[in-house]
Amino acid sequence: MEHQENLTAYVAAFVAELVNTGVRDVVISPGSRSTPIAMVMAEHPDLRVHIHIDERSAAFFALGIAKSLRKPVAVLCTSGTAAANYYPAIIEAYYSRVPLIVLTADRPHELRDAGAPQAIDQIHLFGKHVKWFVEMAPPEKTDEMIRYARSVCARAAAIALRSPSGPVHLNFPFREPLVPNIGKEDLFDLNVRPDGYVSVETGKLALSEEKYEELAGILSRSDKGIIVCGPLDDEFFAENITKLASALNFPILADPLSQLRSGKHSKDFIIDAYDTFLRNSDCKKALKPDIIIRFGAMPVSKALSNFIKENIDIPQFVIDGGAGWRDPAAAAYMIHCNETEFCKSIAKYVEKKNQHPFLDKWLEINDLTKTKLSKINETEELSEGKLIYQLSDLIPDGATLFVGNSMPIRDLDTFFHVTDKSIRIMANRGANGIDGIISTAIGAASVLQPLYLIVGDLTFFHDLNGLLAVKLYNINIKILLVNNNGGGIFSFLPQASEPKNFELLFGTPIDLNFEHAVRMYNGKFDKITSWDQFKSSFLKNMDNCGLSVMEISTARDRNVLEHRELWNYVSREISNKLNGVS
Ligand SMILES: Cc1ncc(C[n+]2csc(CCOP(=O)(O)OP(=O)(O)O)c2C)c(N)n1
Ligand SMILES: [Mg+2]
Repeated sequence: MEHQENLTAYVAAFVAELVNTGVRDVVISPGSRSTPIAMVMAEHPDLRVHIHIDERSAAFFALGIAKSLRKPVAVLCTSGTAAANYYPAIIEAYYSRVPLIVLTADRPHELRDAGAPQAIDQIHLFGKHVKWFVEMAPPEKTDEMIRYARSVCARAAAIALRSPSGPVHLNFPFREPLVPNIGKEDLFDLNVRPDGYVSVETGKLALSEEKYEELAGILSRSDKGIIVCGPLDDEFFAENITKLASALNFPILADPLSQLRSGKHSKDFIIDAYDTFLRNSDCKKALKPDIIIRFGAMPVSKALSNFIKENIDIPQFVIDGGAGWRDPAAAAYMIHCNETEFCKSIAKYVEKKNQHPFLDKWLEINDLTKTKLSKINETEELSEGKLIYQLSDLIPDGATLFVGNSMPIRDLDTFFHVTDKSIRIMANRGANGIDGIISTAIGAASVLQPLYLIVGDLTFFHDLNGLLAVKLYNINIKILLVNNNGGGIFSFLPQASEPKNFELLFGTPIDLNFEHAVRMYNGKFDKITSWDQFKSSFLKNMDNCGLSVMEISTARDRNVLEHRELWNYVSREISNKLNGVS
């Protein structure tokens, strides 16, 4: 009895504190050792408990919720390989700076490394991919230990959220019997601190006014500055960076995940076709900047990363509110300061300049590139590039677009251009995995509606288990499945020029009929055969509930040729323009 009281009070204190930190969603995978926390969580009136059987999908599902809410989400599983299955999502959360509170149940110390079943070494299981690890003390009901459980919880949530956000891991040793007394009336009534719950205040990184003034002076003196915005998720950034750019007269090269290509803010200075024109060397010469300011993670575009690397002779400022080191070119002057605060504070000291020909040149080439790229719309056949144009036309204002890795995110970079519609664009670009995309998108769809996901066939296959959440929780998601029967991206890489074993090692066709899988989860499946049908299917699915999948079949070899021909054509047109050939 005393054991059960200790267990119940300690776990209930932890769960009550978790709710106090603002956590509302917990994703639980079934198991025995995690019984005390699972049963207590299910009792809490303010927690939404989501069940996911497969821990790999469960953790990605939680990641999707946390990304959407910009708030920590907790995941809970039993001991053993269950916990290990969290690893890919934890890595993604770490690198993409998403707050997750990972709770694993464990055998008590006397049963570790002693042949007990389902016991693995869970200490520091996720290595350097979590911001904090705690091996929790075994449950006790003393005031001191209740305060301990609550402090660790509050601290874990604060660390997960503090910039750069990320995952934390708490490992709980539990002795049998594992069933808590959830019948207790005052289960969450834990009045052991005079000040109520634990509170943590965290500030944002900032510079001194003198430093802002000095930096504003440097930037104001430059006539050929550019701003590069990579993946960044801050609601107030768009408005402030666009104001700063217009004061400085600098173009903004906006990655699709910078959230700057769509929305109600000004897009006058936004450059969205650089991935195409920065492949052209005449263009790179004509557009050489004298200063670069970077925000966010490294952009998706390789052409842009190369451009950054090729310009290490000029000053490059990297502004990072998470105090990281996002500088693969090893060229940066690091500024650890909240991005939005930086824009606001610098703008105060910049005197508005007259428009400069350098900015006009960027805007002109960007426009020309977009006009020429749209030639792809003339094709009658199903095409991966044209699909992005069709999607950006049809996607409703206010929707979220989740984009799979491999070609979908690259095609989005090339073909998704500025729009006044507000479209939140999400992806897993922390570690660029093709695992867990379905689950992350479904997690996001449980918060943000409507949500569209565009993925390749191998990515879709990789996380089929993730579809279970749609069925269990009636979540609405519309999936555009680009089926080129294998890894289309590899046709763009140098190994494609060596046909021997290319299909075996890289093309990897899997010849699956995905309709069966979709139907297994009660989804609707449309096989698209023409653009007209795509449009009608897209519009019809807008009002559909649950899972709907539109499969667009394309050919990998034709896809690579189409992209190359288009890039070459645009490149020739740009060179002609720059060299004055009409
Ligand atoms: C977990 C994981 N395994 C392997 C890879 C390597 N990889 C990158 S893209 C890709 C192929 C993806 O194919 P698909 O989803 O069909 O997209 P496509 O390339 O056809 O656009 C692979 C295997 C990865 N990024 N992540
Ligand atoms: Mg594919």
